[in-house]
Amino acid sequence: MTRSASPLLPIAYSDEVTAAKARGAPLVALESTIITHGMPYPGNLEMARSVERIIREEGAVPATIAVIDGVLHIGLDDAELEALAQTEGAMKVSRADLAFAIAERRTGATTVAATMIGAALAGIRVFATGGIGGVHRKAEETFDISADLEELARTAVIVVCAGAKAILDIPKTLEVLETRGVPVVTYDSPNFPAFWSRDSGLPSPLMLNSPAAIANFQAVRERLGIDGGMLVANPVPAENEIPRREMEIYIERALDNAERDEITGKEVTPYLLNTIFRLTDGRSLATNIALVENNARLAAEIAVAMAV
Ligand code: PSU
Ligand code: MN
Repeated sequence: MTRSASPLLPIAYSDEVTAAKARGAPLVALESTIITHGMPYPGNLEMARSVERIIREEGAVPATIAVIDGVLHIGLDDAELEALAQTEGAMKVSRADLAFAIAERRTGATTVAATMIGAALAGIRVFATGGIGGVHRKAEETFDISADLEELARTAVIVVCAGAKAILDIPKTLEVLETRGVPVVTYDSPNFPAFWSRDSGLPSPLMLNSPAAIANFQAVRERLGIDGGMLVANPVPAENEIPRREMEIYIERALDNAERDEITGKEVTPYLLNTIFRLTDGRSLATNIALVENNARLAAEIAVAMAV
């Protein structure tokens, strides 16, 4: 592991990432909140390992990002990945508290927003996740809008996801992205996907059907001096999907439970995901793993296309 020269900003690059940067190999960032807060052990560890393997198979190098004991890690080795997957009580770190976790020497898993910050710092331009955070249902009362949206507006990283989590208000999420100037590109489908389902019922603002076209689109944005990130929505493979109508029943129940249990703030997303895993007897977890793997593959293809 390579430590940063500056003791003022403790960053550690994994050996694999250090070597990749030295030879200019394509890199794909991965978040860690999905490991600590998004899935139960040991499914989370299996997912974390398999997405890294898929990225390597596609000719890119994975960089899972997390804060461990106050050090910002860009790339984790297998022992670190395993330890993180079993860590209880890791912070869920977004833009607001990334620096806090480092300053206070905490262990924290990075959300989409914080992972984008780490990726940009490390010169990594593509990032794969499951679903981004967005505008929550009833946001007009709670004001609960994920910092992920703001980060997409300001940080130049391509985020590959399976759409917005269907637990969110997807029309409002797309409106905020449009207002903030974030391109939303669905891969190979006219329909914006909804995480577990291939179709949210809404058309996608933009569509492209090759990694090279996505790489080229980003290159043109950069030439125009348009900063900020891009959201690439990759529908879950048909054989792994749970149709929207069926998911909606579980989502409604999970939202009712969250209201009853007075869940607020950072706990909302992990609580809802967990409740849905239980209500679907783990089926939603299998779908979640399949879609992250699918996104890792596309992200690696985009990173490879950007490198040529
Ligand atoms: N995608 C998943 N599982 C997750 C998340 C995304 O499949 O657990 C996490 C991501 O880290 C995302 C976060 O950034 O949920 C959003 O949380 P919030 O709504 O509190 O911003
Ligand atoms: Mn929130």
